[in-house]
Amino acid sequence: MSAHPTSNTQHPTLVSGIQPTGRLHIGNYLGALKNFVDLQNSGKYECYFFIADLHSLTEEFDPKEKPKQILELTADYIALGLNPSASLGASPKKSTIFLQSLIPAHSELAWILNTLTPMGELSRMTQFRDKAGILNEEEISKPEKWDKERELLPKTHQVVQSQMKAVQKIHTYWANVGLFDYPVLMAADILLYGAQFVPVGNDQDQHLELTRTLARKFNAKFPARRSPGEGGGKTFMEPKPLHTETPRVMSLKNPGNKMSKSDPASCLFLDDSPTEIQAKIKTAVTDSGSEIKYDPKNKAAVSNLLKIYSSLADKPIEKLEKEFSGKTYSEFKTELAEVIANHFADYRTKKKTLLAKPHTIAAILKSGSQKAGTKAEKKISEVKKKIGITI
Ligand code: AQP
Repeated sequence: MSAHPTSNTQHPTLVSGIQPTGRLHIGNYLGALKNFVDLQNSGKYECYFFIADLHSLTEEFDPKEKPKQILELTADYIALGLNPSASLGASPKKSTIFLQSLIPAHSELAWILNTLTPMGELSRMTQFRDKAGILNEEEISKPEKWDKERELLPKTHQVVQSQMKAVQKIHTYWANVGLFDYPVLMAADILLYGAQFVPVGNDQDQHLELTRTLARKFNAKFPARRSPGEGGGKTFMEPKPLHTETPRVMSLKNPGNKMSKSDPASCLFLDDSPTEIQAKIKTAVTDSGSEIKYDPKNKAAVSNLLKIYSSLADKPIEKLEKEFSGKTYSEFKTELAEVIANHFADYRTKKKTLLAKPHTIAAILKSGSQKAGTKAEKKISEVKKKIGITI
């Protein structure tokens, strides 16, 4: 990728964020956060990691809980190895950690990008459809996809199918606009910082593709600056995703679905106690047969567990297959639970210590937001000039 015409950093920039919506799970960690830390520590990037509080408003929330969730996620970032410039100024390997809502440019750019985004593009986004409970035509015709609704509407297949379409319309009607517009705000989060790379799980690829489309659209539509002599050039870079070896950790109960906090029983939270981890792993589904073998197509559940083991223990899957050859699922699960509990032991202690000083965490966020805000301000001013709304 060519260098950004107005970029003055030597290192490529990367940006990513997580919503403060509760506890982090191992999918968030292996799909995104572990990568945040590794990329920071590589020293090859200028890193911006934010707390996506505006995004988190798209789901049901309690305003009294929100400040706690923001501080907790910031503590998570630091306890897992992100190194905020505010407290450790001299370190070369550090990240800017900031709070999205402290930087108005995110919302301003999202609004401007909204005017370039067709509603049709947003309505086909998988995350929106999943969260709003909207099925596509093909899914509506598969009765197993809407068992719940079928229970409510015990009619013949065809009648129910037409009623399902009505139910879908109701879901669309009530879905909040923020959920619909989520990908545009995400595009603004990324484009503001001239990010070349975005470390995320692969559930975000569709949103990132939209970001690239919007960058291209804006660059093509507004090629030159408004005042003569200010030069032209591209405003936005087209970012690429950076995935880990585990871009999609699957649910413990249903390995066909991604692990997600909406289904807590199928989710391993990073601050689960060793006893909770043992219990969840013990009841995780396994596949038919007894072999501990990586075969995502035919043995999705065990393959998911092997991936988790391999990523946390930093051991190749083939080595694990050999180690567990001839052993039972139960033996494998006991060891896996131990690996998980040990991996996050240090994190659990650090997080507790950090949360005992909420003012320090808030100061880190404010200081990071000031730094990020300066960069974002520059970009939004450039955007406003390009579209002609400066006087
Ligand atoms: N299962 C997963 N596997 C790999 N990566 C994942 N991510 C989320 N789930 C998985 C990645 O985590 C980062 C933070 O995502 P987020 O803030 O959007 O968190 P989320 O999507 O709210 O987490 P959930 O559990 O997926 O929420 P619900 O239940 O609401 O759907 C992103 O980089 C994401 O890719």
